[in-house]
Amino acid sequence: MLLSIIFSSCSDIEENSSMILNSKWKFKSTDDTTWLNIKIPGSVHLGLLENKKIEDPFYRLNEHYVQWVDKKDWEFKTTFDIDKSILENEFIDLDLKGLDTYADVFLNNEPILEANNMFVNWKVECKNKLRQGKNELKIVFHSPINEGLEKREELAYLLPGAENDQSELGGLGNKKVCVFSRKAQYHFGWDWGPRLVSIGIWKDVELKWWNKAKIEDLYIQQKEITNNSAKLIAKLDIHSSSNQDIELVLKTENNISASKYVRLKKGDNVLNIPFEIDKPELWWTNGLGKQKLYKIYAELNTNNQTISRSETNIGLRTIELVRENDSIGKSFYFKLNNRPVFMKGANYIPQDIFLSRVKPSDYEHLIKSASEANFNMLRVWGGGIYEKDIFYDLCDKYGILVWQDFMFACAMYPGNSEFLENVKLEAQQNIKRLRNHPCIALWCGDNEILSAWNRWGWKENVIENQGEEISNKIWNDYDTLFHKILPDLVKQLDPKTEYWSSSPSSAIGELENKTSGDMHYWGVWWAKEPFSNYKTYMGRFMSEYGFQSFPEIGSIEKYTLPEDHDINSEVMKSHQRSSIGNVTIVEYMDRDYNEPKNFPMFIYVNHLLQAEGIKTAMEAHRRNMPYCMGSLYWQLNDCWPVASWSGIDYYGKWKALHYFAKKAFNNILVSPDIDSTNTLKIYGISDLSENKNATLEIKIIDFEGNILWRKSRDIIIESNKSVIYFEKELGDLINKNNKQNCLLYTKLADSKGNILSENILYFDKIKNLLLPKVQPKISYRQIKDGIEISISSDKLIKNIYFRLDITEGHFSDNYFDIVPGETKTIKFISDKNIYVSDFTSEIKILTLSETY
Ligand code: BMA
Repeated sequence: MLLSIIFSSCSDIEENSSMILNSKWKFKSTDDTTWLNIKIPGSVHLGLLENKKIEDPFYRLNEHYVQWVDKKDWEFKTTFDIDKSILENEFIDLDLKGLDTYADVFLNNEPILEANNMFVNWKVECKNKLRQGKNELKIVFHSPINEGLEKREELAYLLPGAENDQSELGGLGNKKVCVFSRKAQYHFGWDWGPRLVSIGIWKDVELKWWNKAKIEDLYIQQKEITNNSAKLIAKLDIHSSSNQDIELVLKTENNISASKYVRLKKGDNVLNIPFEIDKPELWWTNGLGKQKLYKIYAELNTNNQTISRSETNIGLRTIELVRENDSIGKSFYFKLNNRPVFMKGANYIPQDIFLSRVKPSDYEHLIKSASEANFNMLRVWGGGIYEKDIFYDLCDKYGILVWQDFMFACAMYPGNSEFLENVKLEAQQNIKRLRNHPCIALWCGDNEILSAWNRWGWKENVIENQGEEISNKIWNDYDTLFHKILPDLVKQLDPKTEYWSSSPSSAIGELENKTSGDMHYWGVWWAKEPFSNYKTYMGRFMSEYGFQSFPEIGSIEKYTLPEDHDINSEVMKSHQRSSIGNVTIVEYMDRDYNEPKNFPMFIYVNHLLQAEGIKTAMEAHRRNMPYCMGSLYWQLNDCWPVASWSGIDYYGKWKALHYFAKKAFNNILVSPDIDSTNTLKIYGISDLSENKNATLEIKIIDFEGNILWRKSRDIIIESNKSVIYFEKELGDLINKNNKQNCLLYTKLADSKGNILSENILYFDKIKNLLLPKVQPKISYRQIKDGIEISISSDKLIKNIYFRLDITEGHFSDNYFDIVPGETKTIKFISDKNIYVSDFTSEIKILTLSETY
């Protein structure tokens, strides 16, 4: 219903209604006397680094030498001036958006807050503690390690898990404390992360003043969306200082959608204001349509003045997690605007161990990179953080759905009421903060806890060492938090979004299996199973799988000295946190590749190995749609320079994996496969909404360019399906004599000859291929936003790699093969001005045949 318009023109809200308090901060450890300047938001480690009191913890082994930092208490202070006019306001709140983690806050020496959760936005009414002129704000942070140890002592039993907590490195022996603090779990160490337990102010500090009434929250619930209209309800939480009548105006973009006088009671008020948007434009994921966002404003007016305003972006869309019985078990797929969508993407971890230094441009680079690689989903994994607003704004903008975990991973957690109340507060705040974002697709309780308890021997261990009663207690606490508290909160605060209790699982509280639910497949890597198992180990939604590589060679050079350039050097081993990391990389490399001649070549081959392995998985998952409806590999990015499963390293460099993902996740994919009966099957997979005419070209050629066999046919690529468009027994076509010297090239092209997707399949292990030693012909051309590069060769070139360390930007493709006789044109795109001469003098080129 559109309410009658009774809008009166109002003067603007006093622009000056808040003040950021991020400047002039100093800090010191509580047992020191010298105050040092510190940038806020910031952390103790960063402050010490800025003041040259410690060396960069990411460089070589420095992380090991700063383990004392988290054992101390630290105090931060600043001063700020308040003038009389501010004090004349009815209410003044101190808004501490992120304190990491145990913090006593004092205003003019009076205690105003004891904080104990880094995921909570603390707000304190503080008018009566402020004074005209100079004020002092002081925050005393207690060591998260000492707090954790105390809580661990208090608990009468031991909690299983937390194996990623690198307590040894932190000097605590086997005392794992991460689970006791509502603090990012990866800070305590992970199998891709350092042990750097941060302390500090990780988000802004703000002082806000207001009078009469304030909008605390603006939530837009989407009731019904049709072609003609979107029926919405604006739900407002308003705090009022008295019983009063006030005008409430709701605007969509710049149009008034509703306006009415409302009676507010003193205290908290909840208002539901229905409104409509005509001819709504829907929000779609990347690759399926536009990401239309509507800005909604709510204003409270009184006496011709706007006294409070709130705004939010929404996208009009429906999102469902479809769980229906089917011939296999139970489906697990997302329907966006009533359309089933295959989810393509990766798992996301925080971008730095020191969160405050992640810049908006870093967020932009990463999310844009995800969209450029044709992602439509990221899973914000539970051992990190509920990300900052900018992350979700960018996901809205680039059309990337978010599978949002609550922040629990790989451990059993305490279940006392203090802990649970703290979690409730955190969950409430974060659900409310994020629920308007169209990108939010799913709330998920935890990472891998259900599987670990039941399948990794945790339960048996507890029964054996601590008895049945403790085991029941630990399980009941789990049950309360993940099967009651969190789903209830989601239902109450964001009823349109599904809750999934644990990743992986097959239903609430039920273990993962192949016929329903989501699945983490780690047989490749942890059990050293062959990459080909990705083709057979298929679940309904693959939410984790992965393989490791080191950072880009140019990135390695940033944290090492040349003498460290051996994967068994102390420095390289320290930047590898998987217990089986280096040996596993080498073992898989030996299976498929010749031993690389030197360290940089090893790194390059490692990237190929990872990319080829994960390509096998991504394509197999897509070929198996609709049985499988999601493929999220582990992991998108890094939080420091390290060997990890990431496709983009800490410095933002795309590894081979990210380039391979871009192709494997393209809306249209041609994917050849040879099955166990030696039958060649060529799949065409389309995520598009419409059928598409295309020509399928298939040829078997030798590495010198002789065509042994070719076929071409016109096909209609069916929308949102995986279809086999060609099938043939390979028979004698490929035999012992030519297996190592020929390849299958497949291409889908549109009627104008534009390539929709191309793919190459080899008939033997890469190390057995008789790769010609040949120089590619390369030409460079200046274009508007970068450089165009054309590469051709009369013989096969395998995995040409263009390396550029200094200039920021990336290639449209890299690490690809040049088929004899074909010319490939790629681009290097950069925000910076770059000229051919500079580019050619910086660029280094490597191909696989040079590495052995
Ligand atoms: C997954 C994740 C992480 C871990 C990764 C690699 O299970 O959930 O806990 O870092 O495996 O081991």
